[in-house]
Formats: sequence, structure tokens, C-alpha cells
Amino acid sequence: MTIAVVIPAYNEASTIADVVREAHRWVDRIVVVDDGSTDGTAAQLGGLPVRVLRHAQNTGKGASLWDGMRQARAHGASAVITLDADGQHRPEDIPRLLAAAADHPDGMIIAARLRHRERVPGARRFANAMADFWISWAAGCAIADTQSGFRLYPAALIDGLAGVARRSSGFVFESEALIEAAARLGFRPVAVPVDALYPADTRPSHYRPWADTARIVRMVAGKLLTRGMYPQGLFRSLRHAPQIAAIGDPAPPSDRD
Ligand SMILES: Nc1nc2c(ncn2[C@@H]2O[C@H](COP(=O)(O)OP(=O)(O)OP(=O)(O)O)[C@@H](O)[C@H]2O)c(=O)[nH]1
Ligand SMILES: [Mg+2]
Repeated sequence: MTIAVVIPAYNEASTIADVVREAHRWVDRIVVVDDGSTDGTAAQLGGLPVRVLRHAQNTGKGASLWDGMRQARAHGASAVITLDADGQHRPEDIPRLLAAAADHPDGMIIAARLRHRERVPGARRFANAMADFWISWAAGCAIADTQSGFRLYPAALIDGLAGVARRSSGFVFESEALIEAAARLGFRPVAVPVDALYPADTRPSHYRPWADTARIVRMVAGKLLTRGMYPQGLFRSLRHAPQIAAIGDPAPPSDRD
């Protein structure tokens, strides 16, 4: 597999260089999409082995992911791993995502923040639970951590997402991508459990718990209405637990370095 890592970044000057350096330990090809940042995010990347796509203006997370994915596909990537730029995803989990992808060639692999969920702020946890319920219903299967931006997309899945990229922007893109993957494109969501990371000095989220969740619910409601409320999807999403990859824990730091 030729893997590329795509990192959407909006005002992430304090973390982006470390995230890129860590990711480069596991994957050679890294694309950062600097989405109109005003804090010097791109300047932090000088001299690092990374391709930087710069947007003159902010276009949102979805449009940036799509740009990065298309760039990676144009350069022959057979799978894309997406990773947030704020340091909340550990690149050292990348090998576990790759192992899950090898076990599940028709899987859409999600690094699901199932460990230490108590660290997730209350409002965000509630918003995530809402999104998980609705998105799983529309996808027709239970999905763990639908709001994780740390995922592995096989090339064939990316190639099927052009319509989603046209319709859905911002944080809605990743939610609709999951539904399309599972309900239309035949890719089963598979979770790799990872730690939830919310350090005390985390910058304020770009995700707006009410406004962004409302946009996601509206998108899902539209899909359900066009499918006659898809009762089989609700039944299946409640009947079976999310699929979890049989992947070991990451090695402790002393074994890795
Ligand atoms: N390119 C681009 N990236 C964005 C935009 N908004 C957020 N991001 C990136 O998307 C990632 C996730 O953004 P966060 O604000 O941390 O949102 P989140 O992780 O879903 O929410 P929290 O769990 O509260 O941190 C980060 O890498 C951001 O830099 C945007 O408008 N454009
Ligand atoms: Mg974050």
C-alpha cells in the first residue's frame, strides 16, 4: 500500500510541526492543508518533509480534507490516513490503523476514542453521542466515535466520495462520508480503540457543539427522510455493537524508541 497522511490545519502553529515530525516516523508522504490560518501555521513547516497546500481563505475542514485527499490520490496513494493538527491524535497509532486495514480491506478504519472517554468535555461528549446515534442509524450499522478525524480511507472509498465533497462542508463532510461509505459504497466502519486526549492547555475547539451538531443532524435527517426513515437501519444500528478491530495496544514508549 502507498500511504499518505493528510492533515487539515486551521491556526495550529503551536502543534503542527510536532504532529508532522511524529507522523513522518511512520509514513513518508504527508500533506498539510493550511486553510487560511492567520497564526503562521505554514511557517512552522519550513524544512520539514511535507507538501503544504495553502488556501488563501478559510474553507472549512471538509473542503481541506478533500483537497488533501485528491492531491494524495493524484500522486498514487492507495490509502489516506487523516489526522488532526492539534495534537489530539497520536501518530504512533498509525501502525495499528494499517494493521486493521490489512485485516479489513473493505473497512473504513476509525481511530475511536474509546479509552479515557471521561477526559472528553461534557458538552462535546453529549454532541458526540448524538452524532453517533443519528449517523449509525443512517449508515445502517453501529459506529464507534463517528466524530473522530483520525481515520484510514482506502483509495476506492475516496474515489466514491466526490458527491459528498460537493454537498457537505466543514465538519459535516466526515459524517456524510461515513454514511456513504457504509450505506452506499460497501465499506464497513471498523474501530481501532485509542485514547481520548484533552490536555489542560488545549486551545478552544473549532467544533461548535450546537451549530455543528445541528448541521450534522440536518444532513442525516435529509438522508433518512429520502429513505422512508430507514427503520432497518435503526434496528441494525441498535442490534449489533460497533465492529472493533482485533489489534493490540501500542507498544510502551521504552519499546518503541
Ligand atoms: N483546514 C481546516 N481545518 C480545520 C478547520 N477547522 C478545524 N480544522 C482542523 O480540524 C481538526 C479538528 O479541529 P478541532 O477544533 O480540534 O475539532 P475537534 O477535534 O473535532 O473537536 P475537539 O474534540 O473539541 O477538539 C484540527 O486539525 C483543526 O486544525 C478549518 O476550517 N479548516
Ligand atoms: Mg481537536
